[in-house]
Amino acid sequence: VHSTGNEASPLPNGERELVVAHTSDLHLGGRVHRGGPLDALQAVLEAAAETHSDVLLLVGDVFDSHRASASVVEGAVEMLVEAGIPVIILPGNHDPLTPDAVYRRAAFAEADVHVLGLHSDGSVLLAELELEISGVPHLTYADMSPLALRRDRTAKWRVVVAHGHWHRGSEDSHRGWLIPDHELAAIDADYIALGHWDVPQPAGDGSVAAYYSGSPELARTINIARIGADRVDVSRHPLRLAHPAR
Ligand SMILES: [Mn+2]
Repeated sequence: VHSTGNEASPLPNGERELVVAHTSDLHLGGRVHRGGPLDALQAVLEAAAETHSDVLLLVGDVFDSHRASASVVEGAVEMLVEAGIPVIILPGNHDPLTPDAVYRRAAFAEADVHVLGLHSDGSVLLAELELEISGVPHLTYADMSPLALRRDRTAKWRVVVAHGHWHRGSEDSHRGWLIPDHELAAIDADYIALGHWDVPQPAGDGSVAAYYSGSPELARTINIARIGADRVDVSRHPLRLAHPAR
């Protein structure tokens, strides 16, 4: 019942813009949620439909752990399949692609939900959109480099997803999964969708459109990146969450 995004406005030059919905850190199955366990995901999917998004990116820590209950996992998969748009998941540090990963359960096996690293080497091409989505999945709980990927694009549009900690300065050097400015700047992408932080904000030195979405429950928004021929517009779209703000 959700829009497929075909109603998005054409740009002045006649070329249709690409609308990318981006969120992260839902921590489904965790114990800190207010309201129902899938309320935040429901609100995210409604926001993606309202904005006529072409694709939805869930950039890590979608699940709080691999101990998530069957009802939460199966319910989430059902909702994602019914979303009516491609959904791309990047495994994060809470939900890495370990042998017991939630993404290896039966619920995901047949579902049309793309998990980077599980169904691909970390890149997926959505041919009808001329869009490549690339990211380095967390495979273990250990430190890794979230932007250790191919720098150049292979499609007209390229969005990179990464789950880690933006390296703002020496005070961050002790942290794991670091994302330094020079790595952000070296990547040829129209938009870099970041996860791991609860708070929505831009990252990097401004030379590339790199943004954290924040978590749905704290930000109470998702990011919408509208990618056109010569500009990227990034905005925050409000979520309809029943519970009051923290
Ligand atoms: Mn994380």
